[in-house]
Amino acid sequence: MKSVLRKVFAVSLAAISLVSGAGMYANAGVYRCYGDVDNDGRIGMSDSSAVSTASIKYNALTGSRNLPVSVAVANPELYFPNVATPVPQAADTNGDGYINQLDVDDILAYYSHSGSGTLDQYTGNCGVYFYIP
Ligand SMILES: [Ca+2]
Ligand SMILES: [Ca+2]
Repeated sequence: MKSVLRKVFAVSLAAISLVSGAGMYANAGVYRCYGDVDNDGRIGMSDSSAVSTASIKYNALTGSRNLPVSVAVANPELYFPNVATPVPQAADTNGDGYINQLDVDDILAYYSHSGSGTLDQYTGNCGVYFYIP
């Protein structure tokens, strides 16, 4: 009886992770949050690090640190290798079409204000939700 219950539990867990995993990775028809690049519900160092890594990777490939959002969306596994469920669109926090150091700095500014309770002084897009059709 115990092993049957264990099997049922394991199968249920697998089904849940399959469904939620597929939904999170699709990034279509969903709302996402600027700055939350790894889609874990928080904006922090892991997000700024992911954006920085993506920009550096693009620079290594092309000589430019201005990674077009469309290129990152087409190859998320290449530019966000350490992120399970990346949202490349959330990385372009200033909305200029490129993922670069300006966005890294913006995420760090949000994180800093968030940590010191001064989010009212933050003027960027981090924390704002947007729709991905
Ligand atoms: Ca995050
Ligand atoms: Ca940008």
